[in-house]
Amino acid sequence: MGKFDIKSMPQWDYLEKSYNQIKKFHLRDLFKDENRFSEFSIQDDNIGVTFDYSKNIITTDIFKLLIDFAKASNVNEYAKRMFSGEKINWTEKRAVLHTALRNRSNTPVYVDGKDIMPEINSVLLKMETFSNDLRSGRWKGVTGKKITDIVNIGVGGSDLGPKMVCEALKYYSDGPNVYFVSNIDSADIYEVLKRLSPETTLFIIASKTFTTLETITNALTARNWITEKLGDKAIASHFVALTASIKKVLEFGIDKNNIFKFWDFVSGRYSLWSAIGLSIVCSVGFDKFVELLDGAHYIDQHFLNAPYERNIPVIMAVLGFWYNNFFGASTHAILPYSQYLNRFPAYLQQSDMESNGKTINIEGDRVDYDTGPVIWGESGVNGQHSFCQLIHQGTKFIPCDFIGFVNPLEKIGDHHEKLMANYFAQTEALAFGLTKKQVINNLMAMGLSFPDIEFLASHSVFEGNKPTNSILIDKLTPKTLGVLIAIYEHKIFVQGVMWRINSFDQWGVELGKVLANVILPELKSHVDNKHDSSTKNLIGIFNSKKNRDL
Ligand code: G6Q
Repeated sequence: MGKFDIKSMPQWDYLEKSYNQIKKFHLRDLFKDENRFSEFSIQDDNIGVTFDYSKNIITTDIFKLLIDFAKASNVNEYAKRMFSGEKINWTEKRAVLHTALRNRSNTPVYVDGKDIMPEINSVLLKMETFSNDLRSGRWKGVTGKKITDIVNIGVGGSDLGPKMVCEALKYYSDGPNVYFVSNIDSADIYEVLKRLSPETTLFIIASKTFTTLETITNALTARNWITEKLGDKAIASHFVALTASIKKVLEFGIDKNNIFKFWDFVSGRYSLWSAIGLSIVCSVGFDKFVELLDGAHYIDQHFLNAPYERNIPVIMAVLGFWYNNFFGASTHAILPYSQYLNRFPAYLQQSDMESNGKTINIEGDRVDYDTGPVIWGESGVNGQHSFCQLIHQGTKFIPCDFIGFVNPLEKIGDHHEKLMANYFAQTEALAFGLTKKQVINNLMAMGLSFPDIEFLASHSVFEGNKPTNSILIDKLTPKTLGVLIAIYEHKIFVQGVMWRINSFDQWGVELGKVLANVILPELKSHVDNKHDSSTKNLIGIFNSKKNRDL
């Protein structure tokens, strides 16, 4: 592929001109068109999803230009290459096949000439058998007791996905309690273990490489905790491993029958569909896990086959691109109006920022345009009582996604209507704001007199024109959760293609792993170190004060 600059694409130029034009308009003007909602929304009754993107700062022409940009970037061709097992992760020379993990049609998928579906299916079968045994009590701890608590030890991709899904599907959980330990800070494992009994606890050690310092340190602490109370023979019934590095697991001492394998073609942050999902399966049962896979598979097909103009991940991606590269939006907020989805923004933070937080393009050159935005957020109304002030009235321009559900899982009083009234009100307020005239009328209706009205009016004006997507789903189920996650995965993929970066490597993560290993010996013995004066002095203070009773 020759040198290529996306800013030299004719669509870039047109979009820049369109930005200068659209700046003069407000969403209030754009909504004078009564057909706007039907033009800019998608309803899919097969999965119970409505995607409304009408409250975005686009016109028919701008939308067409954005879609043209995606077409000219060959998004569909790249998607086909990904699904067919081509090694599109070019820096690590790996295929990217989280889609094969949920390939419910079971059509062959080849990596290096070998169909990988039989192996994927055999790990799924092993997960099914194991989880059935565990949940029914056939699998027992070494003293013959049923396992009541599971601790998943992993970090990054080996933690965030299963943790988010277990939380999201808590309502459906009818298995053992599931805890997650990720931080190397001993407080994490200490606070979990203090409530558990070794006899009834199973550890799932989740690590693709099985070398990650955080995970191995926590796993060793867990192993000591078990063996001190129950002896070495307990390891076989209290530890299982999820990994791509079988040899390292055997060295650690976990029984070879207790290994659930996944592969190099699964990146950590896309791995919840693999053996890394074992904690999910234990919590909600295998059938519900399959429903999760079904939902994601549905979106995989939608992504591959729907025309760009009706393709939800493509549309979300081009809108994000529009704000990121033309409006200068450096962040994007995610607001799920569901307590069950309270980990969803944190999960997306990794999947998006680790994927698209890159500066070097496919030719190995530094890009001269912005790539991935900062992703952040919080569950619905809680955000309204903290940071939403800034989105409404601050100086930053922050596009947002609002995710809501038509039906609650448990209907208690009118909680859900009140929750959803907030959901609808926020996007309306962000789009249309409150003009000075409206504010004055409101203040007059409240009985305020004129000097006070004059004083308050400008503070109470909401400029509006803040873009939002609304994703409204009939109900939170394993299937719709699979749908939602896969929509975001493919959105990230499309943006990576448009920015011509590798969304599937993570050299920034690798650096952290290396650097900590350099400093660790310097904290254990007072060796002279060669760091800059700041780092050197901080390490010096740490070493001189540690173990002192302060
Ligand atoms: C994800 C990253 C990273 C990884 C963790 C844990 O895509 O690669 O977050 O998942 O560093 O790595 P291990 O699973 O190898 O312990």
